[in-house]
Amino acid sequence: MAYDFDMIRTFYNDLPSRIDRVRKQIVHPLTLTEKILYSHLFDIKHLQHYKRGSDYASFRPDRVAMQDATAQMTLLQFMITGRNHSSVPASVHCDHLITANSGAEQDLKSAREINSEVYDFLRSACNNYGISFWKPGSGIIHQIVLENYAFPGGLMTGTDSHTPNAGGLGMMAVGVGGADAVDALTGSPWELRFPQITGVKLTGRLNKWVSAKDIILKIAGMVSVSGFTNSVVEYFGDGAESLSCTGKATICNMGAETGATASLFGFDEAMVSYLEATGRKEIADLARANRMHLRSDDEVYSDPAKYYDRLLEIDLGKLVSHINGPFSPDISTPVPEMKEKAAGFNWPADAEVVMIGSCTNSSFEDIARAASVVKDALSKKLVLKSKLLIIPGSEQVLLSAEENGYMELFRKAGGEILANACGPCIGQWNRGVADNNRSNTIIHTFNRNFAKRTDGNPNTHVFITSPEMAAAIAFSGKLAFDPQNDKLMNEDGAEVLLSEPYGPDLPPGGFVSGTKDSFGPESALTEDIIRIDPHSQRLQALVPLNPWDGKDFINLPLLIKAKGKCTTDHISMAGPWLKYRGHLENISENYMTGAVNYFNGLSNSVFNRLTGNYDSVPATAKAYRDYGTGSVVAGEENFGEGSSREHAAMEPGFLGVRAIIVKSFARIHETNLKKQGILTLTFREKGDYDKIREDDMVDITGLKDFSPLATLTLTLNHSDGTKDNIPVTHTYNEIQISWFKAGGALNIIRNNETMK
Ligand code: MIC
Ligand code: SF4
Repeated sequence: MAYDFDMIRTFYNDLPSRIDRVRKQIVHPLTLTEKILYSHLFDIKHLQHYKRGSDYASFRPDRVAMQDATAQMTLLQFMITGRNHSSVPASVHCDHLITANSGAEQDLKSAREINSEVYDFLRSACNNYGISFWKPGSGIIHQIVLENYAFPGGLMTGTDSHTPNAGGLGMMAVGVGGADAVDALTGSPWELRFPQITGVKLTGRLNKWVSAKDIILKIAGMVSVSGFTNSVVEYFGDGAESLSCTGKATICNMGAETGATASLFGFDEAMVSYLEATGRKEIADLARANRMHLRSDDEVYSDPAKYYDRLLEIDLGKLVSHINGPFSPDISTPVPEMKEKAAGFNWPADAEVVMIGSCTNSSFEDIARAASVVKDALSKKLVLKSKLLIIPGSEQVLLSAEENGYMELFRKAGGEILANACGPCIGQWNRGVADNNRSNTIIHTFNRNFAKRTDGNPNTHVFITSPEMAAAIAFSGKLAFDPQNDKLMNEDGAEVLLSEPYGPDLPPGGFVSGTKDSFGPESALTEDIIRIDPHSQRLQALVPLNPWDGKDFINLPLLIKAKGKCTTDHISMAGPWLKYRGHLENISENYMTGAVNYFNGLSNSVFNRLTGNYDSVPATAKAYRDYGTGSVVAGEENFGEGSSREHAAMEPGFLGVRAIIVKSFARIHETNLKKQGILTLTFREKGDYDKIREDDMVDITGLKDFSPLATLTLTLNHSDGTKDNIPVTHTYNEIQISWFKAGGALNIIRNNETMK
């Protein structure tokens, strides 16, 4: 029986009447996005025609998923709300804290030892609050959610930016910060800006070396890392229906790299096959009976330009394999053009390490197709030229791939199998190289490739591709390798061409059945103690933030004016810092240490006006906080791109940063900051960013009349006695202004709880 089946059955039983009600109010043909969102409004009495891209609405997600690196703060915040049980089904997945070092078995053992305190805390909190706990080794959150929890037409939030992966099964799944997840966990309204809706029509069929990953690699190149911000992307067309369910999930997963709120496919037979193969026939049957409610209306598909805010079309038959990177997932190069481009940019030619896996590309089909390339290469007497690492997404995929002989092929070729976890994708990797500053190239099938993310080396050029391309590149050892045209020299000195990859999307004999317990969640024990050692270096109970004092911000020093790309990896690095994800004070020591100071071009070196010297960002922030003023931060475009980690938004609060003013924000980071009570402002004229000087003292006025339409004023008091008055805009609605005033959204839930 599927997990939480009662909830899902009730959902499908109610769906027709919910949609009927929506149709009475919204009279035009409905997109799938509208069906899902309107049928999940927090209060049906608020059913109205929300203006896409601008109005906020409140929703009631069906479930919540959390991964260990973000679940710690989420549950610590849940604890201060005073609730004692999760209001919706929820799960925690232990996947981010496992370091890749010496192979799956040993790495898992070490992780259990090193992280025992954190795992114990998560397990005890889960047991107390009625949340399913998936132990280390069970797999990566998004694979497990797809295999066990996602269902067509549902709505979920997850404390990870790649939560939209579940869109492969027709679920609207949105990546959020922990405070947002707490909304659903406490049964409070979860607020989201009603998104714009982009249609992507896929026609034709993929050619043999081309895969679902290439669709999203191509789209990222077309629209950029912020192109779909505040937009849900709906894929449709005969090409969409030709893709496997897990292929669809890959596309939805990496939609996060275009800024999309979520990505979705309409319900189809590929989803039925996947649900059945993963033991959820009863859900497949219910979904089939509700088919018309789980897809956009026919009128939308036949005249998409009329109903979508934006429309793209891709002919899969013309699509070629792509490789994206380095340093940003939207630098997209068709494989046939790679030789010229790599030479032109002087990208290191040798692919030193190739990695296949991650939450994006670790399905049975991905492993099968990559393994087919390995099998072909071995039969043609080719040997690996790059180090090859395989990272399965879940225990279920691993066991099934073992049963079908795929893992043995990787081992035979000399590849190494890592634990079913995030590992190198999030910098949990002992790469074992002496010079970690050396310029070099690695290629993987993950979704992100920001500088330093994988191995901490700023000069590692990381490229993203599909599993089959990655496998082929591992045998050529070269970034610029086109398996369709380039021959390889084998051990006998003969030139051979690799054959086209192939592989089933689902295990022909079914997924390895075993007992679910061997890879399912731990059974809920009743235990009343949530373990936090007061002397712990890894966990620290949270202290509620102070409310706003009702005054304008006057004379705040500038902490840092960040230059260029400033992702959440720059704001709160992962890798070695993951160990402090449950300890706000300790993790705050990494705040903005990866961001580049506009004035000296250096990382983690900012002017401290109290000492007149340059110091680290966290030390300078603390000095201003303790001096009593606090400080402000400035940045450029898509500030906070990438992760959902709200540490990037909690650290500034802890360090006394009171406002962040940028050219534009990434969606999740902006919401996280608002939820933590930090003032998020944007320059009305982007060029005003240039007016900020290193030793400016900053005023922010107009706060007493802070309202959704009000413009605030930023005054830059320069040290030469001159001033610049700059209008700054914001995206706050009334509710969000109340978060600011209360010193963070959780204070409101907490106060409501104490008033009960
Ligand atoms: C990521 O891929 O960047 C992460 C690590 O999964 C993050 C979450 C985190 O920082 O814990 C994400 O994508 O949200
Ligand atoms: Fe884990 Fe990487 Fe996926 Fe993030 S993107 S959830 S770190 S595998």
